[in-house]
Amino acid sequence: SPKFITIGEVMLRLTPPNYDKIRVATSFDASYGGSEANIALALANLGIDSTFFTVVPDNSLGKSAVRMLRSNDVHCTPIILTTPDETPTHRLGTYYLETGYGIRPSQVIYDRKHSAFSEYDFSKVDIDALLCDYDWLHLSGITPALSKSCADFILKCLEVAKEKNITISFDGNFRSTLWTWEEARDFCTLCLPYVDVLFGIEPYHLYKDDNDHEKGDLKDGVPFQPSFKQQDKIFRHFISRYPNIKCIARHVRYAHSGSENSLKAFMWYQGETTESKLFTFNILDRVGGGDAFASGLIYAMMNGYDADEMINFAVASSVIKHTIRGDANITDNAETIRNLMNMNYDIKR
Ligand code: KDG
Repeated sequence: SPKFITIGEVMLRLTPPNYDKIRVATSFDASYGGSEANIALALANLGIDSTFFTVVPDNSLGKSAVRMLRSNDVHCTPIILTTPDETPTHRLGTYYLETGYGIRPSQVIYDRKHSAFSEYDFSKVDIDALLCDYDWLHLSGITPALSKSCADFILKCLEVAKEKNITISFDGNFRSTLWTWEEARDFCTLCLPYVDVLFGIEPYHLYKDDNDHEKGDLKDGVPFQPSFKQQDKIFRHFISRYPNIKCIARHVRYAHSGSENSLKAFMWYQGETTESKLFTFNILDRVGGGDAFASGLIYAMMNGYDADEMINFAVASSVIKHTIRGDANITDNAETIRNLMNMNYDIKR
């Protein structure tokens, strides 16, 4: 089976239990998160040979993060544990998550500035050696937002991966508290010519080099909940600009009252747009839903599913994640996701 690697920051996640608000919390549950780490975990959990590369401080917090990854079958050999000489503040990035309830949205507070990962000098990494053994590389738009060194590193990884003919997936993953929309768009525009499988790029990215005439009726951006026709048009526009892209997928959320939520997705693959079923469900913890969508699609593609199964498996993977506490989609197996995708909710006994 293909060998997968992803690169990014792993963070300690602190969550008040029982949907408590942070301002009244008296305790926090500890777990770990980070978009790319979530994907590495989900794929390892489905039996894929999955490796994660990151930088953590060589202290108990860093080691605990690595231990959690290892205990979930993620290969961690390339991970760098740094000394205070290399990363003076010697911090593991942290984030606080106040889990929303019903119509009260979740809230994230980052405490990740000057983390060991963001301070590390990535020019020391031998990228050729790092990527030499893999068939698939996944990157996201979070890492380049962390520092200049991280951004340069991500671009270099894209170049090297392309030379090595590694399949590249990329999730735009815009984080407004890390950089501006324009910075994200400009950086992602540099990445797009390398990408085979694309997630989470909002359509505005497309239009950096277009004039208003080319944008046509999409010049004010794209609706948050596009119709099939609108989405198809966006995909085709994208592909005409970046013919290297083999697959683009977009997750669309329909929020209802209370905790009820619906998800579906659109995907462009093999010259056609496909729309998934619409899934309606209650949310326990929505963080990592986009990562579960991406890992589901990567898994489906690696296993040669047809377009219809690919997109439905990806959405079902995200739906399951919304019912699991924690960032990562640790399900029983691919069969669980396939059952949900086929809307077969029976208990097997
Ligand atoms: O997609 C989930 C991520 O948002 C979460 O794991 C934290 O990586 C994270 C980030 O930077 O927001």
